[in-house]
Amino acid sequence: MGKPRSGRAGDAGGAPRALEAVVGLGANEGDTISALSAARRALAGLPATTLAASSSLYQTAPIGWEDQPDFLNAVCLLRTGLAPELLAEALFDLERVLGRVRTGVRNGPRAIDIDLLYYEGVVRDGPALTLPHPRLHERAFVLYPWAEIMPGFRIPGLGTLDDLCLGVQGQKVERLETKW
Ligand code: PH2
Ligand code: MG
Repeated sequence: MGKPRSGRAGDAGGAPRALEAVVGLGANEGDTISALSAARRALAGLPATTLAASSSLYQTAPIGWEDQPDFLNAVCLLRTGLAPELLAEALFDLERVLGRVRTGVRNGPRAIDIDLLYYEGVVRDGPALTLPHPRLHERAFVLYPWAEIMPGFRIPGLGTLDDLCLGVQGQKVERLETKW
């Protein structure tokens, strides 16, 4: 789990310890596999960040607004020295660079969606950023791919991924063999 923290992040004399962050990817418009692959490459290229694991692709029924194509979803585990706000901003920028157009339609179709789901040690409800992500426990398209790469993981305040998966069994999530 990296080196012990030697002081506050940014103190002279030592890099801050890399912390775990979990990111959800989704797309249901255009060339979805290319968009997700590009997003994963971009995550691996973020400053002070390594891509520690990524799930399979999952074909999932749309949640929230049903009259749109199925999504492809995946989850990535990062180790990062970026603070949560900086990481969230970087993800927002990546969405734009990768062709996301914000239509204002909540839960509507999108070329790419990149959500910060979890950041090690951070539980907060803020105007700009809530961690862990406030709706993740309702979403099989997040929980199943996440459980694939972090089996047994306990999300602070919510419980284990395995238990949370049991609560969303009615939602369609199909793991694909497709390489990405
Ligand atoms: N994203 C949403 C709303 N609904 N449904 C699926 N299956 N996958 C998503 O990524 C998704 C969704 C809003 O971000
Ligand atoms: Mg989302």
